Amino acid sequence: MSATLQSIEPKTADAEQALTDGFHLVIDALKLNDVKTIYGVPGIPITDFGRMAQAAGIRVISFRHEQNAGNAAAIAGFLTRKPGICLTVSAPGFLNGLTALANATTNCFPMILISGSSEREIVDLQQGDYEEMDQLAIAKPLCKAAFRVLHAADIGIGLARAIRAAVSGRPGGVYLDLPAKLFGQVMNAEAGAKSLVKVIDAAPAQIPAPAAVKRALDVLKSAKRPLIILGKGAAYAQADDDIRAFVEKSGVPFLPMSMAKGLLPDLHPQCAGAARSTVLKEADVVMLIGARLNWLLSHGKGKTWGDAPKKFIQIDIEPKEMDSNVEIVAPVVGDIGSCVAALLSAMGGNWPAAPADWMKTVSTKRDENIAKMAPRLMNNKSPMDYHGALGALRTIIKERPDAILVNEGANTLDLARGVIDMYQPRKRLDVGTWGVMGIGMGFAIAAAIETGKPVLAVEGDSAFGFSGMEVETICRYDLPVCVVIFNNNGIYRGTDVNPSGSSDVATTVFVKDSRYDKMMEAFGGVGVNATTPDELKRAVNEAMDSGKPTLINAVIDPAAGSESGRIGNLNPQSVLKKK
Ligand code: OXT
Ligand code: ADP
Ligand code: MG
Repeated sequence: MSATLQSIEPKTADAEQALTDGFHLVIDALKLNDVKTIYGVPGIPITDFGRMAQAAGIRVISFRHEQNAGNAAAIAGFLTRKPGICLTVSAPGFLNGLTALANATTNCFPMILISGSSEREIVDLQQGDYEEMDQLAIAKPLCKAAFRVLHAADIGIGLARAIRAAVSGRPGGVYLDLPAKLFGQVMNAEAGAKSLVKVIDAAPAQIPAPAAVKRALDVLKSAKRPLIILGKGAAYAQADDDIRAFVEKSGVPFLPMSMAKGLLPDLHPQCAGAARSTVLKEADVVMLIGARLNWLLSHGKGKTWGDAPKKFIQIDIEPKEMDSNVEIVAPVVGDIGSCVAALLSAMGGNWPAAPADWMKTVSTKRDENIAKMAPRLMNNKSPMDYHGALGALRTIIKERPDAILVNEGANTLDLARGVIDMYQPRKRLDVGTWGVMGIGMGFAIAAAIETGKPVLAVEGDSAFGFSGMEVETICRYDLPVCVVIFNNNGIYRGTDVNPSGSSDVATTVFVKDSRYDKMMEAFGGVGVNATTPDELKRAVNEAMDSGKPTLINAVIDPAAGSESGRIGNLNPQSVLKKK
């Protein structure tokens, strides 16, 4: 049903016509393009818009802070391949959402940040309007595209441009600026309806050139020690069956990046996740599928990659990604679905098995690392160490492979990534390319809403603090989210000492023995304090069975962590520090 305005009283018979306005046109345009959910925070000038969108049947999820709403929209985009929508007020609300928009762009997640804005005439003369800010100019360098709509008749085109920009090619964040005056603009309803645009084929297939496909397969076939690296672009592509078929037909070991875990199960015989250092050092041909050679892969060179010369094959939708860090001898530009399908069909019937000595090297190292870790996961110490607590959570995900795992922190992140095996695609959501804290509750909320699956959010106590107020949102919408806080009294560790000897605690230390579980109880959810892996396991299982919002304060030994988790090497230390 159209939300056309019918209620304006005509003054004369001539003037009688059905009218619509900016509010209705934005809502109609969103609905026409199948937008089902908006994540946001209400206020001037979009309060009434939120109400009207809700009345028109769009689910409007109100958050406590725009950054969390933005993170929710971003991960909704990753999970659904449609742009997630975040709605904010002007200036400060817009800026709060902007971090999430920039993070989405960095991670190649499609989202649209729609912000109300102040009056152009006043903003441009800098006359001090309510929440005055030139939002379009500020957003531009931080996202893939930015648009402003000034006339109601352009709302349809404006939204269409935003949708296309977000999902076509390399996905990313788009900013759409809607000045307050636009919402009240009135126009003829029929003309308004005609002005709306349903975006057809928003992310057109990008078919790779057959010569590029052949070149890639020739290089792969020539390898003595081949490796496939799967990145979150491969997870995003939703070409799960073809990716699995391609990897299995090639017989090549694969290394999943963090959010690509589960694309093929971590326990798959070709998985080299537990032999990471070995495969990166020793591989002679590396095929990247939806993964960039950025810091997470040491830029494709240096110590991590060893001395043996490497050849890189890269599959990516973004041509400029090729040769960004090292030479790519076989670039395959296209969308991953089309590229992998083309690779599979060009492989023909009899693809040679991967060299047996290489497979043996990989499986020996993998089995060794797994065996080394196994006893640590079974300890039942109290207070818990990371491995004891994660051993319990690992079993839970094994038994509930369709649950979604959200994960942030430093030690809490890095150790959970290694310990918790994933079994299905797009079930692990984490800090991504920027290593950003604060994605936790936004991701958890959107994951529950978009998929209807239970969510387990494993959070460092510091990481949780960046979005912790959203536990109220989780309770308000009664979402099946179980938050486990690894509470080690601080950032990395809770044992640092202020070197000045003053009564202030060290910069990385929090209040000792806090009870985060009480926060959830304050809003009617379930709170549990868990001091052993057994208690933790029992509490998480209960939460997952009941689907009730739950927060478990998992008491972790404050001395158990290490500085910056697995990336301590990136943390500069002064050699001139006074003792
Ligand atoms: O092959 P080898 O022998 O090398 O072994 C590897 C694998 O083969 C093996 N492995 C296994 N063994 C056995 N079994 C299994 N299943 C298995 N799987 C793997 O294990 C090792 C390691 O494997 P991994 O992890 O794959 O390899 P590696 O070498 O670590 O990989 C390198 C990387 C770079 C790819 C990887 O480390 C990675 O992805 N890292 C991401 C790191 C990251 O993004 N960290 C977050 C940022 S840290 C910091 O910035 C923080 N801040 C500052 C801040 C941020 N970030 N944001 C904002 C907005 N403001 C401030 C803050 C405030 S973290 C932080 C809070 C921290 O405190 P918390 O309380 O939240 O957390 P705690 O630390 O818990 O207290
Ligand atoms: P990871 O952090 O898992 O290594 P990155 O975010 O670095 O992954 O890389 C993801 C890559 O995937 C980006 O270069 C992006 O252009 C690419 N990508 C995203 N979606 C697609 C798609 N549908 N087809 C091809 N490439 C894609
Ligand atoms: Mg901590």
